[in-house]
Amino acid sequence: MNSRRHRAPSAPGEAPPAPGDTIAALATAAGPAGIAVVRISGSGAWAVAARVVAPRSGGEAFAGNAGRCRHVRLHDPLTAEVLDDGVMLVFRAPRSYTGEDVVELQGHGGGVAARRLLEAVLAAGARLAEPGEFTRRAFLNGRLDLTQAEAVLDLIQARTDRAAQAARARLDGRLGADIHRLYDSLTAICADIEALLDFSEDDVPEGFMEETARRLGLLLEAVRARVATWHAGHLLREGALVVISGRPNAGKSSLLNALLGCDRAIVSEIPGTTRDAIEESISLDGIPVRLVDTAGLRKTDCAIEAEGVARAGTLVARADLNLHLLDGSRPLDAEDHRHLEALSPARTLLVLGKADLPPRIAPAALPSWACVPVSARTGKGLEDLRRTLGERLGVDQAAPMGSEISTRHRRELEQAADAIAASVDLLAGPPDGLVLAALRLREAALALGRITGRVWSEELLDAVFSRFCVGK
Ligand SMILES: Nc1nc2c(ncn2[C@@H]2O[C@H](COP(=O)(O)OP(=O)(O)OP(=O)(O)O)[C@@H](O)[C@H]2O)c(=O)[nH]1
Ligand SMILES: [Mg+2]
Repeated sequence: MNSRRHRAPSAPGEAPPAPGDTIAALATAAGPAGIAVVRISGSGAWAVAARVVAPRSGGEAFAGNAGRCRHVRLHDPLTAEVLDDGVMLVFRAPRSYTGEDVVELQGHGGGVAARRLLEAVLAAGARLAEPGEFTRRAFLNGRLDLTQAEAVLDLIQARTDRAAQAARARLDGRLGADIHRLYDSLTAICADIEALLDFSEDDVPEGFMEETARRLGLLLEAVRARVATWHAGHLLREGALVVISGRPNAGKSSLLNALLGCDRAIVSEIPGTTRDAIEESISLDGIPVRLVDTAGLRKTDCAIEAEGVARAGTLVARADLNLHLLDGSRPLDAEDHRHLEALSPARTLLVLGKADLPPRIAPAALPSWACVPVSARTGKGLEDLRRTLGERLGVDQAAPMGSEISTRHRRELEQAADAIAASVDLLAGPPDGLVLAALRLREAALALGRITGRVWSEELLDAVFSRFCVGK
């Protein structure tokens, strides 16, 4: 964008809005599209928009427009060039996404048209928004708590229906409400303890320490139960990495294709066909799964194939689950046993491939493994494999959605749990432990408060909102 356009205009009779206060950005993705939306927020939003829009059929573009939409002509405030026809939506603070005055201008989509409209809005006095700044303002204005702000990002980034449903439920504030309840219980206990701190040890009522320890024990259980939801949230947000490994010609690429339902990887009877890892995404019971086909494991003189085999090893080590494929139509040999011994049973699912052919591996030959027989050729066993994969990844279909915590939440919850556990120990010790216990409980309350944003700092908000895109 050229710098001339970034100057605030000096329209006669109208003071430009306070610099930095009013922000704008493209709220829709750049590129060919039916419409593009430029969102403007801040106390000067209406003034900025007024410089860019003109009513299409006389009259005041802004008169009585809050909560309504209006067909307008969009023009460059510096040159008066007509840029587009569009629609204007006007929101009055606090009844808007950010809680501020907001105007949304809808013009035609497409890279150039959308950029020109945004440039016009910036030339009219708005500043380009930082990543996540609209949502950050919504948080600061009390429109949503931090768990809801994070759910907005989760919803935008959701890769499966289930991930979107869970994010949607968090957006309704279920997780935030849970954490608020924990926070309120904790601060109630803190208040009871602190009320006693000014008195002498002899004034501590009979049974107070025991009763407080009991209440803290229950709270600790509840905090730890929340920590246990991390895995489900992690699977929904980040997805799982599933790596298919095995010897050359075991049928790995055929299995990838069968699970994808399309002809993605080259399949041939020549061992050593696949070199580079091939990654695709699938949804498994609503969990986004990155499925990777790898080079067949063998010693080789070919430097390129050897690199492929080394990469396969690295991927297997990083995988949430390794699908190790054996060619079920051939008897096991020493090399197979060597590979099996190197596998981690906790992170491996053994698959007996080519199940359409007469089986040559007896279950007794693999006593410590539960194997899933599959034919990539006929599709036999694929449903079983999908189900077992889901079970092994820890997908709990029955778990209620909407309160799965993120890694950031887990860190805070673990810190809270440690502090609460320490305060329980202190209460069991000498009476002067009460003061220290109160301090630890304050720490726990701060940690819980940081989850919802009841307690926040600029650094915390920077960390949360820097993950957002510009325009959200
Ligand atoms: N009968 C039968 N043949 C299969 C099946 N899956 C794969 N094959 C055959 O096995 C051969 C090897 O298949 P690939 O999928 O290329 O095996 P791969 O493990 O990817 O092999 P590399 O890439 O060389 O490591 C091909 O001739 C396939 O047609 C199956 O389920 N049944
Ligand atoms: Mg292959």
